[in-house]
Amino acid sequence: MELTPQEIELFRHNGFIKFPTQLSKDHVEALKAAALKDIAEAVEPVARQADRIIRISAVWQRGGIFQETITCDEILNPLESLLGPNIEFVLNRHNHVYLRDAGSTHSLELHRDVSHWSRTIATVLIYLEETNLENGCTRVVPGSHHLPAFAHLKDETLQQIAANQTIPLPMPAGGLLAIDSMIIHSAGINRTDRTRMSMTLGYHSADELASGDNAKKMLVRGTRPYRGNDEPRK
Ligand SMILES: O=C(O)CCC(=O)C(=O)O
Repeated sequence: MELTPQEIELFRHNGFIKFPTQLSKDHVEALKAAALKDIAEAVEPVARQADRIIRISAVWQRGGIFQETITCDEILNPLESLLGPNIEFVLNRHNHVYLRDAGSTHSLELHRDVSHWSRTIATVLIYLEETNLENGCTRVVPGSHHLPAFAHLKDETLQQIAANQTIPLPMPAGGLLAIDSMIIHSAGINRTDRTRMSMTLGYHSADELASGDNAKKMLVRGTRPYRGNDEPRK
């Protein structure tokens, strides 16, 4: 399903859009089971906190249901409305599944995923469990991807200004949230005794000025047309 012109405009204006598509219940269950298996077997690379595994990384490289998810139509069809027909998956940013519990502190501070608008990415957050105000749904500052004044979020005053303007985005299990990764955002605190599992994926439109393959990116839809002016026009 494509995005409407209104949804595309809202994404550009606000910096986020809830995709009209969702992953099916079966898909979510299969993805969760694969992630929990890799966590139980401590398949590297993983990140730990207080000896618990709270993140599995390099999910593309794990293949199977992870790759199926990264390339599924529920994600790539609406993404094509934002990025155009040639889409690359970014291997070295995100590309992970988080299992957040009450003790997790990762990504709780407001941040941007990238540092400059000229190199932003479209990030898709996939919720494998319902997220709400209690278990720490994603929070965003709408429109903040446009604001150069927030470049240094280490500044306490800016953190406070941004914190006062965040809105929570509760999502259902299987829900898909796309953000412009320049938007100021964070995960919320999980105040429950349960987990809050989500997968984070980054995509670019294929770079028309890069020739050849890039080991850090996988072409997941379309082609990589080269349009540099250092080659004669065909
Ligand atoms: O899981 C979330 O709600 C946000 C994740 C996040 O901020 C990140 O991966 O950079």
